[in-house]
Amino acid sequence: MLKFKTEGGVYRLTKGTTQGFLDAIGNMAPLNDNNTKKWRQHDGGKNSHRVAINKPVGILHVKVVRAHKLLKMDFLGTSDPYVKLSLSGESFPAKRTTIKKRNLNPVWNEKFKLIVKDPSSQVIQLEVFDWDKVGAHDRLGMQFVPLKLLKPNETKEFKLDLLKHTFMGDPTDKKQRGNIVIELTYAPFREDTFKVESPRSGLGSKESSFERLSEGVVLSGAGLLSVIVQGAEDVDGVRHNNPYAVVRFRGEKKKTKKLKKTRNPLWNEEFQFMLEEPPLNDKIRIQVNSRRKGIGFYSKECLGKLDINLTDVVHNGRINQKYHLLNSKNGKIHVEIKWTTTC
Ligand SMILES: [Ca+2]
Repeated sequence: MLKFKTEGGVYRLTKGTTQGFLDAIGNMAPLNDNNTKKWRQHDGGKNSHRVAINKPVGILHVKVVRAHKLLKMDFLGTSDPYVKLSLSGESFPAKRTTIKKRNLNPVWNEKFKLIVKDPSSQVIQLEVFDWDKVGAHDRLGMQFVPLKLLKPNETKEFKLDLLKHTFMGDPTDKKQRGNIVIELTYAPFREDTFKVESPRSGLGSKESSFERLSEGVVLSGAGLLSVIVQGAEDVDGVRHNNPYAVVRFRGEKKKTKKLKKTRNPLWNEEFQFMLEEPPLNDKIRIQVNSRRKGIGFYSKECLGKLDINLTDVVHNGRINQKYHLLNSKNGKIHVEIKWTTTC
Protein backbone atom coordinates (compact mmCIF):
# COMPACT_ATOMS: atom_id res chain seq x y z
CA MET A 1 0.00 0.00 0.00
CA LEU A 2 1.51 3.29 -1.06
CA LYS A 3 1.25 6.08 1.43
CA PHE A 4 1.90 9.68 0.64
CA LYS A 5 0.53 12.97 1.71
CA THR A 6 -0.38 15.80 -0.58
CA GLU A 7 -0.13 19.35 0.62
CA GLY A 8 -1.58 21.83 -1.82
CA GLY A 9 -0.78 19.57 -4.75
CA VAL A 10 2.76 18.90 -3.54
CA TYR A 11 3.62 15.29 -2.87
CA ARG A 12 5.55 15.15 0.31
CA LEU A 13 7.57 12.05 0.97
CA THR A 14 8.90 11.76 4.46
CA LYS A 15 11.09 9.25 6.23
CA GLY A 16 8.01 7.50 7.57
CA THR A 17 6.38 7.05 4.21
CA THR A 18 9.42 6.13 2.17
CA GLN A 19 9.54 2.58 3.43
CA GLY A 20 6.08 2.06 2.00
CA PHE A 21 7.23 3.17 -1.41
CA LEU A 22 10.21 0.92 -1.43
CA ASP A 23 8.23 -2.06 -0.18
CA ALA A 24 5.79 -1.44 -2.96
CA ILE A 25 8.40 -1.28 -5.67
CA GLY A 26 10.67 -4.00 -4.38
CA ASN A 27 13.60 -1.63 -3.96
CA MET A 28 15.15 -0.83 -7.32
CA ALA A 29 13.28 -3.55 -9.17
CA PRO A 30 14.92 -4.68 -12.36
CA LEU A 31 13.15 -3.97 -15.62
CA ASN A 32 10.42 -6.46 -16.21
CA ASP A 33 11.22 -8.83 -18.97
CA ASN A 34 7.95 -8.51 -20.88
CA ASN A 35 9.37 -5.45 -22.50
CA THR A 36 12.47 -7.19 -23.66
CA LYS A 37 12.45 -8.19 -27.27
CA LYS A 38 14.64 -11.06 -28.20
CA TRP A 39 15.26 -12.68 -31.48
CA ARG A 40 17.73 -14.92 -33.10
CA GLN A 41 19.78 -13.92 -36.06
CA HIS A 42 20.70 -16.35 -38.75
CA ASP A 43 23.21 -16.07 -41.42
CA GLY A 44 23.23 -19.22 -43.44
CA GLY A 45 23.43 -21.15 -40.18
CA LYS A 46 26.99 -20.00 -39.67
CA ASN A 47 26.43 -17.03 -37.49
CA SER A 48 23.68 -16.67 -35.00
CA HIS A 49 23.43 -14.71 -31.83
CA ARG A 50 20.80 -13.18 -29.64
CA VAL A 51 20.14 -9.49 -29.48
CA ALA A 52 18.10 -8.10 -26.63
CA ILE A 53 16.61 -4.66 -26.81
CA ASN A 54 14.56 -2.89 -24.18
CA LYS A 55 12.16 -0.76 -26.06
CA PRO A 56 11.95 2.81 -24.81
CA VAL A 57 8.37 3.79 -24.08
CA GLY A 58 8.73 7.43 -23.10
CA ILE A 59 10.77 10.23 -21.61
CA LEU A 60 10.95 11.31 -18.01
CA HIS A 61 11.33 15.07 -17.71
CA VAL A 62 13.02 15.98 -14.46
CA LYS A 63 13.35 19.47 -13.08
CA VAL A 64 15.64 19.69 -10.08
CA VAL A 65 14.15 22.79 -8.44
CA ARG A 66 15.95 23.39 -5.17
CA ALA A 67 17.09 21.93 -1.87
CA HIS A 68 16.64 23.24 1.62
CA LYS A 69 18.65 22.97 4.86
CA LEU A 70 21.38 20.73 3.52
CA LEU A 71 24.10 19.38 5.80
CA LYS A 72 27.26 21.36 6.43
CA MET A 73 30.23 19.33 5.29
CA ASP A 74 32.99 21.87 4.81
CA PHE A 75 35.19 23.65 7.35
CA LEU A 76 33.49 26.95 6.66
CA GLY A 77 30.16 25.56 7.85
CA THR A 78 28.76 25.14 4.40
CA SER A 79 28.58 22.73 1.47
CA ASP A 80 28.87 22.83 -2.33
CA PRO A 81 25.90 20.75 -3.40
CA TYR A 82 25.03 19.13 -6.69
CA VAL A 83 22.46 16.46 -7.56
CA LYS A 84 23.06 13.22 -9.41
CA LEU A 85 20.07 11.53 -10.99
CA SER A 86 19.65 8.12 -12.54
CA LEU A 87 16.95 5.60 -13.42
CA SER A 88 17.01 2.07 -12.06
CA GLY A 89 17.76 -0.64 -14.60
CA GLU A 90 19.61 1.81 -16.81
CA SER A 91 23.28 1.66 -17.64
CA PHE A 92 23.59 5.22 -18.93
CA PRO A 93 25.88 7.45 -16.88
CA ALA A 94 24.01 9.43 -14.24
CA LYS A 95 23.08 13.01 -15.07
CA ARG A 96 24.09 15.78 -12.75
CA THR A 97 23.24 19.38 -11.98
CA THR A 98 25.75 22.17 -11.68
CA ILE A 99 27.55 22.69 -8.37
CA LYS A 100 26.22 25.48 -6.17
CA LYS A 101 29.22 26.66 -4.20
CA ARG A 102 28.83 27.44 -0.51
CA ASN A 103 25.06 27.14 -0.42
CA LEU A 104 22.89 25.06 1.92
CA ASN A 105 19.68 26.21 0.25
CA PRO A 106 20.58 25.94 -3.42
CA VAL A 107 18.22 26.77 -6.26
CA TRP A 108 18.96 24.90 -9.48
CA ASN A 109 15.87 24.94 -11.70
CA GLU A 110 17.74 22.60 -14.04
CA LYS A 111 16.00 20.27 -16.46
CA PHE A 112 16.89 16.74 -17.59
CA LYS A 113 15.43 14.07 -19.81
CA LEU A 114 15.77 10.37 -19.17
CA ILE A 115 14.62 7.49 -21.35
CA VAL A 116 11.97 5.34 -19.71
CA LYS A 117 11.61 1.67 -20.56
CA ASP A 118 9.20 0.47 -17.92
CA PRO A 119 7.26 3.08 -15.93
CA SER A 120 5.63 0.38 -13.81
CA SER A 121 8.91 -0.75 -12.26
CA GLN A 122 11.52 1.96 -12.78
CA VAL A 123 12.55 4.32 -10.03
CA ILE A 124 14.38 7.62 -10.28
CA GLN A 125 17.17 7.96 -7.77
CA LEU A 126 18.38 11.37 -6.61
CA GLU A 127 21.59 11.80 -4.70
CA VAL A 128 22.84 15.10 -3.31
CA PHE A 129 26.61 15.42 -2.97
CA ASP A 130 28.95 17.99 -1.53
CA TRP A 131 31.57 18.84 -4.12
CA ASP A 132 35.13 19.03 -2.84
CA LYS A 133 38.20 20.14 -4.69
CA VAL A 134 40.19 17.27 -3.27
CA GLY A 135 39.07 13.74 -2.44
CA ALA A 136 35.76 11.93 -2.72
CA HIS A 137 32.58 13.98 -2.63
CA ASP A 138 30.44 13.42 0.46
CA ARG A 139 26.88 12.35 -0.04
CA LEU A 140 24.49 14.68 1.75
CA GLY A 141 21.47 12.48 1.22
CA MET A 142 19.34 10.65 -1.28
CA GLN A 143 15.81 9.73 -2.25
CA PHE A 144 13.78 7.76 -4.78
CA VAL A 145 10.56 8.23 -6.67
CA PRO A 146 8.88 5.24 -8.34
CA LEU A 147 7.64 6.27 -11.77
CA LYS A 148 4.37 4.50 -11.20
CA LEU A 149 3.33 7.47 -9.08
CA LEU A 150 3.22 9.57 -12.24
CA LYS A 151 0.30 9.98 -14.58
CA PRO A 152 1.28 10.40 -18.22
CA ASN A 153 1.84 14.00 -19.27
CA GLU A 154 1.03 15.38 -15.85
CA THR A 155 3.70 17.32 -13.97
CA LYS A 156 3.98 16.55 -10.28
CA GLU A 157 6.10 18.33 -7.74
CA PHE A 158 7.75 16.22 -5.05
CA LYS A 159 9.27 17.49 -1.85
CA LEU A 160 11.53 14.77 -0.56
CA ASP A 161 13.21 14.45 2.83
CA LEU A 162 16.76 13.36 2.18
CA LEU A 163 17.87 10.04 3.61
CA LYS A 164 21.24 8.53 4.36
CA HIS A 165 20.97 5.15 2.66
CA THR A 166 19.48 3.20 -0.14
CA PHE A 167 18.03 0.90 2.48
CA MET A 168 15.48 2.18 4.92
CA GLY A 169 14.76 1.68 8.55
CA ASP A 170 18.26 2.47 9.79
CA PRO A 171 17.73 3.50 13.43
CA THR A 172 21.03 5.42 13.43
CA ASP A 173 19.81 7.63 10.61
CA LYS A 174 18.14 10.26 12.74
CA LYS A 175 19.93 13.25 11.33
CA GLN A 176 17.88 15.89 9.54
CA ARG A 177 19.41 16.05 6.11
CA GLY A 178 17.14 18.66 4.61
CA ASN A 179 14.93 18.18 1.60
CA ILE A 180 14.90 18.48 -2.14
CA VAL A 181 12.16 19.66 -4.47
CA ILE A 182 11.81 18.17 -7.92
CA GLU A 183 9.23 18.16 -10.68
CA LEU A 184 8.61 15.03 -12.68
CA THR A 185 6.66 14.53 -15.89
CA TYR A 186 6.39 11.22 -17.63
CA ALA A 187 5.75 11.69 -21.35
CA PRO A 188 5.00 8.42 -23.14
CA PHE A 189 5.91 8.19 -26.79
CA ARG A 190 3.02 8.77 -29.16
CA GLU A 191 1.40 5.53 -30.16
CA ASP A 192 1.10 6.56 -33.78
CA THR A 193 4.79 7.18 -34.18
CA PHE A 194 5.29 3.48 -33.59
CA LYS A 195 2.69 2.43 -36.13
CA VAL A 196 4.20 0.58 -39.00
CA GLU A 197 3.46 1.77 -42.46
CA SER A 198 3.84 -0.78 -45.18
CA PRO A 199 7.56 -0.99 -45.80
CA ARG A 200 8.52 0.89 -48.91
CA SER A 201 10.22 -1.07 -51.54
CA GLY A 202 12.19 0.51 -54.31
CA LEU A 203 15.75 1.45 -53.94
CA GLY A 204 16.55 4.89 -52.67
CA SER A 205 12.95 5.91 -53.18
CA LYS A 206 12.58 9.65 -52.92
CA GLU A 207 8.89 9.30 -52.17
CA SER A 208 7.90 10.99 -49.00
CA SER A 209 4.76 12.14 -47.35
CA PHE A 210 4.51 15.47 -45.62
CA GLU A 211 1.07 14.89 -44.16
CA ARG A 212 2.34 15.08 -40.64
CA LEU A 213 4.00 18.41 -41.31
CA SER A 214 0.64 20.14 -41.03
CA GLU A 215 0.17 18.76 -37.55
CA GLY A 216 3.27 20.62 -36.50
CA VAL A 217 3.77 18.29 -33.58
CA VAL A 218 6.70 16.30 -34.82
CA LEU A 219 8.83 19.32 -35.57
CA SER A 220 9.73 20.28 -32.07
CA GLY A 221 10.64 18.71 -28.81
CA ALA A 222 12.73 15.80 -27.69
CA GLY A 223 12.58 12.33 -29.04
CA LEU A 224 14.32 9.12 -29.77
CA LEU A 225 16.06 8.34 -33.03
CA SER A 226 16.19 4.62 -33.55
CA VAL A 227 18.31 3.16 -36.36
CA ILE A 228 17.85 -0.48 -37.24
CA VAL A 229 20.48 -1.85 -39.58
CA GLN A 230 18.68 -4.88 -40.97
CA GLY A 231 21.20 -6.22 -43.41
CA ALA A 232 23.01 -5.80 -46.69
CA GLU A 233 23.01 -7.55 -50.05
CA ASP A 234 25.72 -8.17 -52.59
CA VAL A 235 28.49 -6.49 -50.65
CA ASP A 236 31.72 -7.51 -52.23
CA GLY A 237 35.15 -7.03 -50.77
CA VAL A 238 38.29 -7.14 -52.84
CA ARG A 239 40.20 -9.22 -50.32
CA HIS A 240 37.59 -10.51 -47.86
CA ASN A 241 33.91 -10.45 -46.91
CA ASN A 242 33.49 -10.20 -43.16
CA PRO A 243 31.02 -7.35 -43.09
CA TYR A 244 29.93 -5.13 -40.24
CA ALA A 245 28.11 -1.81 -40.38
CA VAL A 246 29.22 1.42 -38.72
CA VAL A 247 26.58 4.03 -37.89
CA ARG A 248 27.81 7.58 -37.38
CA PHE A 249 25.58 10.31 -36.02
CA ARG A 250 26.59 13.64 -34.44
CA GLY A 251 30.04 12.41 -33.56
CA GLU A 252 28.79 9.13 -32.08
CA LYS A 253 29.88 5.90 -33.67
CA LYS A 254 28.16 2.53 -33.23
CA LYS A 255 28.93 -0.80 -34.84
CA THR A 256 27.09 -4.00 -35.61
CA LYS A 257 28.66 -7.37 -35.07
CA LYS A 258 31.03 -8.62 -37.70
CA LEU A 259 29.71 -11.56 -39.71
CA LYS A 260 32.09 -13.92 -41.42
CA LYS A 261 32.35 -14.75 -45.09
CA THR A 262 29.03 -13.50 -46.39
CA ARG A 263 27.90 -11.13 -49.11
CA ASN A 264 24.42 -10.91 -47.63
CA PRO A 265 24.85 -10.15 -43.94
CA LEU A 266 21.81 -9.97 -41.69
CA TRP A 267 22.56 -7.92 -38.61
CA ASN A 268 19.15 -6.84 -37.39
CA GLU A 269 20.70 -4.52 -34.81
CA GLU A 270 19.18 -1.40 -33.34
CA PHE A 271 20.97 1.74 -32.19
CA GLN A 272 19.33 4.57 -30.29
CA PHE A 273 20.08 8.24 -29.96
CA MET A 274 18.18 10.46 -27.54
CA LEU A 275 17.85 13.96 -28.94
CA GLU A 276 16.72 17.26 -27.54
CA GLU A 277 15.40 18.43 -30.92
CA PRO A 278 14.22 16.67 -34.07
CA PRO A 279 17.16 15.92 -36.41
CA LEU A 280 15.72 18.11 -39.17
CA ASN A 281 19.02 19.12 -40.71
CA ASP A 282 21.03 16.06 -39.88
CA LYS A 283 22.40 13.17 -41.82
CA ILE A 284 23.28 9.76 -40.61
CA ARG A 285 26.19 7.93 -42.21
CA ILE A 286 26.22 4.17 -42.53
CA GLN A 287 29.28 2.42 -43.79
CA VAL A 288 29.81 -1.29 -44.38
CA ASN A 289 33.33 -2.46 -43.66
CA SER A 290 35.02 -5.80 -43.81
CA ARG A 291 37.77 -6.89 -41.53
CA ARG A 292 40.12 -9.82 -41.45
CA LYS A 293 42.65 -10.73 -38.90
CA GLY A 294 46.01 -11.07 -40.59
CA ILE A 295 49.24 -12.25 -39.12
CA GLY A 296 49.71 -9.77 -36.33
CA PHE A 297 47.56 -7.09 -38.00
CA TYR A 298 44.03 -6.35 -39.04
CA SER A 299 43.19 -5.68 -42.60
CA LYS A 300 40.14 -3.51 -43.15
CA GLU A 301 38.31 -2.40 -46.24
CA CYS A 302 35.20 -0.36 -47.00
CA LEU A 303 32.47 -2.27 -48.85
CA GLY A 304 30.25 0.76 -49.38
CA LYS A 305 28.70 3.69 -47.59
CA LEU A 306 25.66 5.88 -47.54
CA ASP A 307 24.41 9.17 -46.08
CA ILE A 308 20.75 9.30 -45.16
CA ASN A 309 19.08 12.65 -44.74
CA LEU A 310 16.88 12.56 -41.66
CA THR A 311 14.41 15.28 -42.72
CA ASP A 312 12.05 12.70 -44.23
CA VAL A 313 12.33 10.56 -41.14
CA VAL A 314 11.24 13.46 -38.95
CA HIS A 315 8.29 14.26 -41.21
CA ASN A 316 7.14 10.67 -41.68
CA GLY A 317 8.09 9.30 -38.31
CA ARG A 318 9.74 6.37 -40.01
CA ILE A 319 11.54 5.08 -43.07
CA ASN A 320 12.13 1.47 -43.99
CA GLN A 321 14.11 1.17 -47.19
CA LYS A 322 16.82 -0.49 -49.14
CA TYR A 323 19.48 1.84 -50.47
CA HIS A 324 22.26 1.37 -52.98
CA LEU A 325 25.61 1.69 -51.30
CA LEU A 326 28.02 4.21 -52.74
CA ASN A 327 31.48 2.91 -53.67
CA SER A 328 30.00 -0.53 -54.24
CA LYS A 329 29.12 -2.30 -57.49
CA ASN A 330 25.80 -3.89 -56.55
CA GLY A 331 25.74 -3.54 -52.81
CA LYS A 332 22.53 -2.51 -51.06
CA ILE A 333 21.71 -1.91 -47.45
CA HIS A 334 18.39 -2.27 -45.67
CA VAL A 335 17.85 0.34 -42.99
CA GLU A 336 14.89 1.25 -40.84
CA ILE A 337 14.92 4.58 -39.01
CA LYS A 338 12.28 5.80 -36.59
CA TRP A 339 11.81 9.18 -34.97
CA THR A 340 9.59 8.93 -31.93
CA THR A 341 8.40 12.01 -30.14
CA THR A 342 6.50 12.60 -26.95
CA CYS A 343 4.58 15.69 -28.01
CA1 LIG B 1 32.66 20.97 -0.31
